[in-house]
Amino acid sequence: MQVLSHVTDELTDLIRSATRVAVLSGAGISAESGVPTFREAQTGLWEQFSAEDLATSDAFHFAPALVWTWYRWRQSLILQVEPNPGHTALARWQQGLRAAGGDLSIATQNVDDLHERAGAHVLAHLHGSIFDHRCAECGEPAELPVPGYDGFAAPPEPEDPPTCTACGALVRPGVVWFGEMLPMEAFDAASAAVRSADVVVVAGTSGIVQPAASLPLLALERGTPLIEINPVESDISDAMDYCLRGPSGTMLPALADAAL
Ligand code: BV8
Ligand code: ZN
Repeated sequence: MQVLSHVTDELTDLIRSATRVAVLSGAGISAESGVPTFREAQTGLWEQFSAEDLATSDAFHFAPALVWTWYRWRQSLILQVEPNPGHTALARWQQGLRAAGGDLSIATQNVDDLHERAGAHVLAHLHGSIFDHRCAECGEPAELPVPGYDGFAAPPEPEDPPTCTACGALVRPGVVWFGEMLPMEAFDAASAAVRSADVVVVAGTSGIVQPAASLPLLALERGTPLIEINPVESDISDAMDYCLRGPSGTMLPALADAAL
């Protein structure tokens, strides 16, 4: 494994020869946009809880208003920030490869919509989307107005989740909570993309959350080169061929420039 501070000629040659690129992104790719990662401590109403505590069906069962407000606050924050150069570089790279008859697929662990707002097509939202809502009991989809919070300050009081128009149960966010199965269609599509790729790029993930963190390892069995982008070592760095140690907002534009 090579630990690099910049895109070397060797990496440039590898990237230039790749026509099928599979990308797995995590919270780190949205960090430079101002979206907190899962490693960061919670604030305000949620300061005594970890993200892993709050993102569970148990937490929603015992404290529906607290969990619901956490998701509405995160929605409001995401709506007020913009994609960063990491997101736009992937969109540009994807467009370039598609124009040349190749492809760049994006499987993300992020529930935000910043990849799409940067103009990229996302193959798989492995952990769902924070802007989807459905009934926690009957699964009836629910359309909701955007949250009315302005600024980034956490709301002083929790608000109750709305109820389902079909069965009256509580409406929940359309994300995958810990202990819940991933959408198999998305996971299978992401697995197939990794298996058919020339190069796999892993950007902004700690490699802690399963089964998403195992996806890049599917490339190992085919000897496909693996590139990590992360300012620090992650739980899957050892499996990588190249570790670009820097922020994705800098490293992804450099990779896209090398490729195009
Ligand atoms: C399931 C949606 C089973 C909600 C999320 C095997 C071993 C151990 C544990 C398990 C296992 N299998 C399953 C588990 C349990 C669990 C798990 O993995 N727990 C972990 C904590 C140990 N997995 C599950 O529960 C999964 N479900 O297994 O179901 C099952 C089977 C049968 C039947 C029923 C059930 C479901 C997991 C999905 C949970 N939902 N999100 C929400 O968002 O609210 S996960 C959530 O956390 C995010 O989506 C994201 O995926 C994850 C955070 O991880 P990262 O994205 O990697 O982000 P993180 O903050 O950790 O790190 C940021 C990284 O970026 C850092 O490395 C940092 O250095 C870097 N960085 C920072 N700045 C930058 C940067 N990089 C680049 N540029 C920068 N500028
Ligand atoms: Zn219902």
